[in-house]
Amino acid sequence: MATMTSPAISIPSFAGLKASSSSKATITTNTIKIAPKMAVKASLKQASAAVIATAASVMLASNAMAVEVLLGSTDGGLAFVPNNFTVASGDKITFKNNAGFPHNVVFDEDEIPAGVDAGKISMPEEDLLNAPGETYSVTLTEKGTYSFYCAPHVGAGMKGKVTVN
Ligand SMILES: [Cu+2]
Repeated sequence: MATMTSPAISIPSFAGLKASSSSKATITTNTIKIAPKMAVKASLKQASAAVIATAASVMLASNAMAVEVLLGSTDGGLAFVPNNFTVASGDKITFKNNAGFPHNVVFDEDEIPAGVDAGKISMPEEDLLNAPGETYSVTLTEKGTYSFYCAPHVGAGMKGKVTVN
């Protein structure tokens, strides 16, 4: 569980929620003071913000958010990091090559909200992100749960789920 000695708790900014942030992080007008592990003890409003903030690496730009999902864990695992997260309708989700590539991002046509065209939000199955740091971005507007996978690594369990609220 969270400890009161975590340095992240004292940094009053969204940037403070990112473990890798330096102490020079710009303090924004947002004053969410809870660390990720404190979310359960926070107010409901703060908790929901923290869940969104910690579910992925979040870059804050007023109310619009961009969520970054790593393709391949830093320790070499064939996985989306995070592999289960929530965004707001209209948030930009950027999948970024991190390790173990090539990867791609294909939404499962059977596990997305009705009326959404999987082909329009997916990379073609045969297209791959080959270079370090290469990205694929998608913006989902229809609310619901979407399952996606990496075509080359789905057999190894490289799957993910995003809920759009
Ligand atoms: Cu992959």
